Amino acid sequence: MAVREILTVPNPILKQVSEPVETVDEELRTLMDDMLDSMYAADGIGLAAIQVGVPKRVIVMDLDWGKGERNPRYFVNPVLSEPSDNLVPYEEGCLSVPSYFDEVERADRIQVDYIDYHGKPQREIAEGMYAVCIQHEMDHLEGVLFIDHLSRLKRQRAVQKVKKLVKQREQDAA
Ligand code: K2U
Ligand code: ZN
Repeated sequence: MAVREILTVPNPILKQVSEPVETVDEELRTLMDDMLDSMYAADGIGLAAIQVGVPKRVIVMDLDWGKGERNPRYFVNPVLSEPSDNLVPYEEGCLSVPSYFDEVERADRIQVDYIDYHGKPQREIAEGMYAVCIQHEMDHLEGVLFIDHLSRLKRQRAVQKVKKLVKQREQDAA
């Protein structure tokens, strides 16, 4: 398994709409394993394949790993439905928009249909942080970032902040 580079704004690849997966095979499982390694290495709790430059409808998540345990979850060709009418605000971040956080409102309950790591169809109801994270990741599969839900000014400030941070990281690494 390997840690892959996580793309950051304003990389245009992040705006691509990801394509459905044809087959859950060993190659796809390697991608999902690498995505999980990359997410853990970046202290994230979710990651979409497009964030490592692969335009496939694949998401990984681990809502427990920050609590000292690992509970990896894999979502192939996920579909969300029946969102609750109750929208709740949450201070979101994104591994592709590092160091910027802001409030986004999302449904506090939503149905998730997906294919799992072994190719078996699954259906779950997501609530709480699970609901927030799966909606955030599903946005990535449509080429949408959480800052796209904010004002133009906030979005511009976020991109400028990330560009400055990435430039500083590159200088420090040189
Ligand atoms: O897509 C990503 O970059 C992964 C996000 C997932 C996420 C965003 C907003 C709310 C919940 C999850 C990263 O994990 S951002 C880092 C983070 C970690 C814990 C809680 C919130 C954000
Ligand atoms: Zn994100």
